[in-house]
Amino acid sequence: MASKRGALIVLEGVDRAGKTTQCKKLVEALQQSGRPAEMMRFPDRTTTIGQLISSYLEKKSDLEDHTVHLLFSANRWELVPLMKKKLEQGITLVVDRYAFSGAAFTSAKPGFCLDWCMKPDVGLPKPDLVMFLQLNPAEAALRGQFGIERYETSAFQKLVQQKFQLLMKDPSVNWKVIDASQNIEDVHDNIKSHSLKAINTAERTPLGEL
Ligand code: DGP
Ligand code: NA
Ligand code: NA
Repeated sequence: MASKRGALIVLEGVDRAGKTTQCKKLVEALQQSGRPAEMMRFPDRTTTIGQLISSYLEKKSDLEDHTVHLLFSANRWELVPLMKKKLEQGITLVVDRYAFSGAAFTSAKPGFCLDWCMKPDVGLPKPDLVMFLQLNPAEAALRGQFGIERYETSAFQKLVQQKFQLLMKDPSVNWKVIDASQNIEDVHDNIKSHSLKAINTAERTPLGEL
């Protein structure tokens, strides 16, 4: 039986843009319409590598910046066999952050260039669609205070936002910018319509590589 592959759909954006909420809503909506779908998130803090990352983010441990960058990438790579298996089974994967967060967050640190930051993720499964949830810093501030994890300061998030703007210039990636300042349902409708198109296209095209 020749079955259709699932789509690899990624949500990116700065903190408090609503990525996690929207990933969950998208998976529910796809499942309700009879399309197999599952959510994944990076970093996946449940693996051995993920636990090292989690401890670093919680500031319980310090790691050298290149080292932690490679750990984030390794955390994506270790999930690739599972991702490919699910996509081949026809399951659409809705992923909360991916390689673009990797490049944006590390290149926002002093002494890192975007080019070096993207190298370890070259060859990862290429998303069929990457939606960037756009929210300006003033509106993000209205959604509450930052948490206590590493990277959660407005100065750093502003730099991250600038790096994402550079990444979105890459025409080889199917980027869509989503206005995340709208209410949850309107954002969801927008995300769902882009996703349905991507699922249709994915059925007819092979999975690419970053
Ligand atoms: P989250 O669990 O979605 O809140 O993400 C945890 C934090 O880690 C968040 O501030 C974004 C950051 N992050 C996600 N992926 C990467 C990555 O690959 N590299 C770096 N340096 N940071 C990342
Ligand atoms: Na966070
Ligand atoms: Na989130």
